[in-house]
Amino acid sequence: MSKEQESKPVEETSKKKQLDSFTVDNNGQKMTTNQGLKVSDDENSLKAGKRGPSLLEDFYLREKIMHFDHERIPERVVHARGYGVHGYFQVYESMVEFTKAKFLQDPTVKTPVFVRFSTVAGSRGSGDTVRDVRGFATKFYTEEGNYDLVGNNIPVFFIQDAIKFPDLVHSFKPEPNNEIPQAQTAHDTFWDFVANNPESAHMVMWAMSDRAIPRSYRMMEGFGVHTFRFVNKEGKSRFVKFHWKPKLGVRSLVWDEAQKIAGKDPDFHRRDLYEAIEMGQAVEFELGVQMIEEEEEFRFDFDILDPTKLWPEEVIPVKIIGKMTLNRNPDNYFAETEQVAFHPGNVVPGIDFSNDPLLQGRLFSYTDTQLIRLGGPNFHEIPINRPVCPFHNNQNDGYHRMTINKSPISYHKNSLQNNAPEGATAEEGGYVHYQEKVEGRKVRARSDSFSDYFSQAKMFWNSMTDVEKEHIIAAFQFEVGKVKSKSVQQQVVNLISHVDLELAQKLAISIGAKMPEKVNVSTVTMSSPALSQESKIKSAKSSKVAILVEDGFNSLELKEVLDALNSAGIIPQIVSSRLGVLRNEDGQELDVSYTLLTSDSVLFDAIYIAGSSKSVKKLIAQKEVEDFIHEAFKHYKTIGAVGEAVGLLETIGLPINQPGVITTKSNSNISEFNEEFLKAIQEHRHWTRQM
Ligand code: HDE
Repeated sequence: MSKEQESKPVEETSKKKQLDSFTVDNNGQKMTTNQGLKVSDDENSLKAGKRGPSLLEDFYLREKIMHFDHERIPERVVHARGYGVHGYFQVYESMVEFTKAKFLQDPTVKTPVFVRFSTVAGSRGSGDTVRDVRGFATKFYTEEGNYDLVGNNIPVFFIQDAIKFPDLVHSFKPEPNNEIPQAQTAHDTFWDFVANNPESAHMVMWAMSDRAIPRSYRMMEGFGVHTFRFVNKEGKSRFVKFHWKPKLGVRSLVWDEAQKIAGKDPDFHRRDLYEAIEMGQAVEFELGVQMIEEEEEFRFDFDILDPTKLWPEEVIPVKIIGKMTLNRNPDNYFAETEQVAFHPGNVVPGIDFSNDPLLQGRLFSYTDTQLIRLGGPNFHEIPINRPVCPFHNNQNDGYHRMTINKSPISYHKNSLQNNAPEGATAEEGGYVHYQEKVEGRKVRARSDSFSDYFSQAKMFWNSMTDVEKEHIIAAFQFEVGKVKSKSVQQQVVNLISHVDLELAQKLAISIGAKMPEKVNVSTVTMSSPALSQESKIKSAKSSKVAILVEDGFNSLELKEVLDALNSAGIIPQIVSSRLGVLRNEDGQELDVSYTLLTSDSVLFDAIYIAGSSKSVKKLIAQKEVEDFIHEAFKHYKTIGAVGEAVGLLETIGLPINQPGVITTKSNSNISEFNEEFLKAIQEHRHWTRQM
C-alpha cells in the first residue's frame, strides 16, 4: 500500500480545518455576481425608463431571484427539526479486546464529531418542547472513514420491522385531510396505529413518560437502540448496544411548562444548546456499551434482535468507554446542520450489524432519502459530510459533482492504472463483513420470539417512581383524551390493560371509556431501577435562575448569592420591570437581562427574589411578579428569598414552609441560605410539594 493510502490519525481540529477551507468571509469585500462580476447597484432592477418595465436583459436580477426561488430543500421526512454542534470524542482506554475500530483504541486521539439533535414528528419550524422522541445522531470523522451512530433518546422503538415504518410515520404525522395537528401524537390516527399494532406498547410507555419532554438536549440520554456487533482483530464478535450518558444528569420539563414554552420560546432547546456552547460550557456525554457474548445470544427472556426490547442495565451492565465533548456551534445552519446526512450503514472496521429487521431496513433508507433531500448522489462531497481521510473509487459524475477525477480510468479491473484504486485486505484496513452463518427459507414472517409485547412495557412501569407514574397517567389522559373516535379510545384502554390495569382504569375514567377487562394483564414484577430518571445523577450545573430585582437592591446580599450561583456553574439572569441598569443608594449598578415581558417563569429552573425594602416594594406592586413566582411554585421549582422578599412571598400567598422554598429573613446567614438554595436547585423539582 502506498504511503498516501495509509490511514493517518485524526486530530480534534481535522474536521474544522477541512470545513474552514470551504468558508467564505464577505467582510470588507465588494459585491459580485456568482460569476465574479462586480455589481454596481443592488437596489434597482434594470428598467426601460425610471418608471418603465424591467428588462429581461437584467442578468443580475434574474440570478438573484432565481437563487432565492431555490433556497429551500425538502425537509427530512422525519426528524425535520434539529440542531447540530461540533465537538470531539475520546476513548478512556483501548477497546482492543472487543473491537478493532481505530477511533476506540488510543485515549490520546480526539476524533472530531458532529451531532444533530432533533424532534421526530414536527416540521422544520415546529416547537422544540413538544412531547416527542428526540433524535441523537453522531457522526464520528475517524481516520478510517465516517462512523455514524444514529440513535434516539429512548432505547426502544415503536415497531419491529422496517416495513412498518411508513405506516407508523403516516399515523403520527398531521392527518392528511387537514394537516392537523402539528408535531403532536395526540390525535386519532396515531392512537389507532398504537391500538392495532401492540408491538408499540413498550415504546408508547416511554413516549408518555418524562423522557419525551427533556429539559435540554444536554440533559437526556442517547441510545443506539439496535443491537450491533463489535468485532476484534482476531475476528471474534460480540453483540453490543450503545448508550450516551449526559454528564449533567437526565432532567425533564413538566407538561404544562413544556406546552407554554412551545409558545414563549419555540427555539428553547436549540437556544439552550447554542447559548451553552457560546458561553464556553462544554457539553459532555459519556459513551457506554452493553455487550453480550455470541454464545449467549439465546440466554435471555427477550430476543436481542427485537428493537422493542432493551437490555436491562442490572442484567447487562453498561461499560463506560469514553467521552464526547461538544464545544463549537456551526458557522452556518443550512450548510452544516441541514445538509448533514447520517446513515446507520456508515460503519468502520470493528463495528458491524445484527439481523435486527428494523436496522436492516434503515440500512437502505438513509442513503435513499438523501437523494431526494440533497438532490443527487454526490451528497458525500458536501463539506459537512466529507470524511477527513482520503476517499477513492470509480463512482463518478451525477448532480453537483465537486471532485475532478483526472484519470480516464473509472473502472475496475484495469491495466492502464495498475488496477488502482483497488480493494484493501482486512490487514490493510479493508471493511470485511462479519461472516455470520445464516440459513433459512425465504419467508415474509416474524420470529415467534418477538411476540411478547407487554413484559418490558410492564417492567418500565414497575421501574417508575410514584411521581413518574403520575406523569405517565396524565400524559395518557391528555393524549387519548384528544382522540375523537370513541372506538379508538376504548381500544387504547384495552391495549394498556395488558400492561397495567390501574393505568388503564385511570385512563378509562378520565376519557369516559368502559372499564378494561381483567384479562391477560401482565404479571411481570421485575423492575429496572436504571430506567427511572429520578435515580440518575443530579447536577445543578447549568441551571438558569431568574433573579427578580428592582432599583434599591441590597448589593452585599445580592453579590453573595450571585457569587455562590456562579461558582456552582449556575446561570443567574437579572429580570426586572425594565431593561437597562438598576441602581441602589450606594451607587451600585446591575445590568438587566430580561424584563417581566421578555422572559417568563417557564424559561428558568429556579427563581430568587432579592431582598431590600425598596426593591421588594416595587416587585410587589407588579401582578406579573406574583404570576412568575406562583408558576414556578406550580412547576415544583426552587424558590429562594432573603430578608423582606420573604414577606413578599407571604403577601402573595405562597406557602413558604414547602419543600424547595428556601427563605431566610435575616441577612446575616446568607452563606447558610446559599448552601440550602444550591442543594434545592440540584434537586431540580420538589415533587413532594403540596399544591
Ligand atoms: Fe430514522 N430516518 N428511520 N430512526 N432517524 C431518518 O433519514 C428510518 C429509526 C433517526 O439528524 C431519515 O436523513 C427508517 C430508529 C434519527 O439527520 C430516514 C426507520 C432510530 C434521524 C429515516 C427508522 C432512528 C433519522 C429522515 C425504520 C433510532 C435524524 C432523514 C426502519 C435508532 C438524523 C434522514 C439527522 C432520520 C428512516 C427508524 C433515528 C427517512 C426507515 C429506530 C436520529 O431515512
